Amino acid sequence: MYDYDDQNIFAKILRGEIPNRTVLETEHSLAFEDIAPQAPVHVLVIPKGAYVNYDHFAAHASDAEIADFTRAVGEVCRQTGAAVADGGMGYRLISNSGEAGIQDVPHFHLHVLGGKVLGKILP
Ligand code: DGP
Repeated sequence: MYDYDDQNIFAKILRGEIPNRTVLETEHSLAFEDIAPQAPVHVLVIPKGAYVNYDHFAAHASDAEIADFTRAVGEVCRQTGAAVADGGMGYRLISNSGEAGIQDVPHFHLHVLGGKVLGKILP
């Protein structure tokens, strides 16, 4: 049901075929700066495993991968200074999935956006 394309750009980043500006690397996750930042903080966090989108990851990743990823996202919020508890202004987490979500890269990723007051996207 989930068809993973191992030629997608994040798979190439994970294999070291394309350079990236790494913010954090853990056993199961990698966080790096978005190539076209939409905010002062714009980091992408991806699992190292071959998951297409959030529902694929949630259904098939191991508990260890999910825990690692969840903690990596929190650590990115702290490291980038976006975390509220550390005096940051806050942040937004976004996962675009599939055609309706206008997902460009078919490897599950969370966008961590922050560093400024972000426009409201939901009513
Ligand atoms: P999405 O629409 O959610 O699939 O967003 C994909 C994001 O990936 C987009 O914000 C731009 C970013 N991106 C695309 N190619 C590269 C790349 O080669 N390097 C990095 N660092 N980011 C990329």
